[in-house]
Amino acid sequence: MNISEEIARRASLIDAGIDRLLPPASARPQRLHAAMRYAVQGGGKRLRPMLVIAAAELFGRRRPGQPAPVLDPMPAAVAIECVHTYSLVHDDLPCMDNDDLRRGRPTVHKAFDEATALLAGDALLTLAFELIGRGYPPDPGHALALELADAAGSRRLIGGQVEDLLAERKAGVTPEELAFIHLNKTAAMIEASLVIGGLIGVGTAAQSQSGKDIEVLRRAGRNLGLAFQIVDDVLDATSDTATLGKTAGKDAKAGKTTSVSLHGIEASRKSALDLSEMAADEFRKLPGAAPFLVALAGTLSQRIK
Ligand code: GRG
Repeated sequence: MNISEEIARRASLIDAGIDRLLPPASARPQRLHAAMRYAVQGGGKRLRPMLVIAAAELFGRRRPGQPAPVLDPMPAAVAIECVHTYSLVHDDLPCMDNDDLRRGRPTVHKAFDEATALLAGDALLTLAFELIGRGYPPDPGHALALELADAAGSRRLIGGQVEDLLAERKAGVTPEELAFIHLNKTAAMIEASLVIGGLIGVGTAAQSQSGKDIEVLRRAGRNLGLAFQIVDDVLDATSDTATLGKTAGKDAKAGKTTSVSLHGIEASRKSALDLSEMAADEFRKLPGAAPFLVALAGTLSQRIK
């Protein structure tokens, strides 16, 4: 498999799903819907929706005589990207990270205005649950909604963001505090992407092995998520704004505690490699040994080699 081509192929399918499932920019109020589309359609690696679809495919393929997967993972994949994008739009606001550049373009509050950015983020978060509600029958739709609510909620994504903001205002952030931030601000949504994909793939015909497979996906997501944040920290310290499409060098400038500031670049690189290898080891336990997910985990740490 040529992993770069495969990632590009999958990203363009996801882009088509996003285009289909987001309200049209012409819907009233046009400014709000244009801002939602601007935020979601302005690039992005599409890692999380890719994880949803790849995890769903693993189980769909296992059922003899049925095309994979039985339930369409696209609405959930787009829902995950909507939640992720809302978190980026809000994080970029002046009251949080105050950034002008995201995905190589002006942030939503710069391209529109602060109130529109805030509301576009709110609307993307709400749309995510609508997509799950419309896209799936109660079983497994109910479980998908709970998984997403947990990952996006006050104990995980929002909780991680709050502790991150608090940590910026104090000295002496401990490794334990940083681990909480990474596990929740970053890993929660990556973990949920894989679990939601797995639940869709397993569908209603749950098999005795499925519970174990979902736990494997959860562990893989946690390790992949932690690796992903360390890679993000290393790139912030070593790459440039043009390559990243967002402001580079922000962490050091803000005196922020990161994996790089606590452990240094080399130790961070090694941790990211080890964690993505641990994620790949989990993926190898899944049906068909999950070659796309194993290769995807490999590309992650390649970004900082
Ligand atoms: C506002 C509730 C709330 C949360 C904000 C996403 C976020 C939490 C903060 C942004 C800063 C940051 C470093 C978050 C960690 C997760 C992360 C690395 C996000 C960027 O994800 P990518 O690289 O972005 O997948 P693209 O643009 O490719 O989708």
